[in-house]
Amino acid sequence: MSPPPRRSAPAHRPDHPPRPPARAPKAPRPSPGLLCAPGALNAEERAALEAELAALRPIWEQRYSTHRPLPEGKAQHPLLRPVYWLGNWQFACLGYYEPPRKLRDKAVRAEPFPPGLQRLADKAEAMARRQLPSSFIPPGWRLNTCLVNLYGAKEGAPDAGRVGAHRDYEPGPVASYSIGERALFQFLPVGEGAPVKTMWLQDGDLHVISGPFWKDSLLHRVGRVEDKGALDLAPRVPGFRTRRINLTLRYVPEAHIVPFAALGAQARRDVEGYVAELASSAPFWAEALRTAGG
Ligand SMILES: O=C(O)CCC(=O)C(=O)O
Repeated sequence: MSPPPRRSAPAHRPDHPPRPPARAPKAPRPSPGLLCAPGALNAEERAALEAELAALRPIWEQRYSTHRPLPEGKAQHPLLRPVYWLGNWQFACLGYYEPPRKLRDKAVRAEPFPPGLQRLADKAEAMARRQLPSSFIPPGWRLNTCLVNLYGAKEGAPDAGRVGAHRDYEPGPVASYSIGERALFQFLPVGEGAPVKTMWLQDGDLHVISGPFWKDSLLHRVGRVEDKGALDLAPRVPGFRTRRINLTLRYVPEAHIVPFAALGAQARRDVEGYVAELASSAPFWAEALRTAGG
């Protein structure tokens, strides 16, 4: 038997009405809470900020107290980078907000924001209030604390342009301004798992991290900082070349901020060496030391 003649398929069969076009699969809704404002610094803001940064004298902190026994299983080490805090100083060895959540004697009153930085805090705050769900902003929230992180390397030492995966525990949105070389920034799940999001933080960018997804459930880290422009940014730190500066602006409730003179005896002993170092260049800290009778 010869095969039946081939038929080309009809355009559509009249007994079956044409199918509606398949709907594109729904893209997952992006979780709210992560804001990105590229090139958020104008020339005037940048010049003011750079002058204010140049006046700071960042210090090297040890991760743990040098007066108390180390936490079990932990080894003492200096932070990878020099830091400076404004608004209040959250000395690493006091462990502010770290679980288990201890809030007393952890955040020490520090210099107020200089005017250029205050303008940047106001700008980030306004963006957060405009663009974030109001449930992400706790009562009383305002950006009153700034951590200045310097990324680079010590002369002759391996590169230290990174920060391990961690969470920021302060309440409410955290805003971050980046200056200098771009940094590879990633959000990761707790435990094992591939990064949920990877992005480059570029010179002049502003980011805000907030909400139950981006801020509370994920960790974030800086994997590396490029070194393309041979940058050597101020403030100068002896023996260290800085190629990126990141400012994270956070909220610490006033009730948690303690003047140095009012710190408990143990916390005061932990940080008095740092305060003495700060006092050698910053009148605010010299006064704090004098008030405390140091
Ligand atoms: O440098 C950055 O972009 C992030 C810094 C950071 O994660 C932090 O200070 O907690």
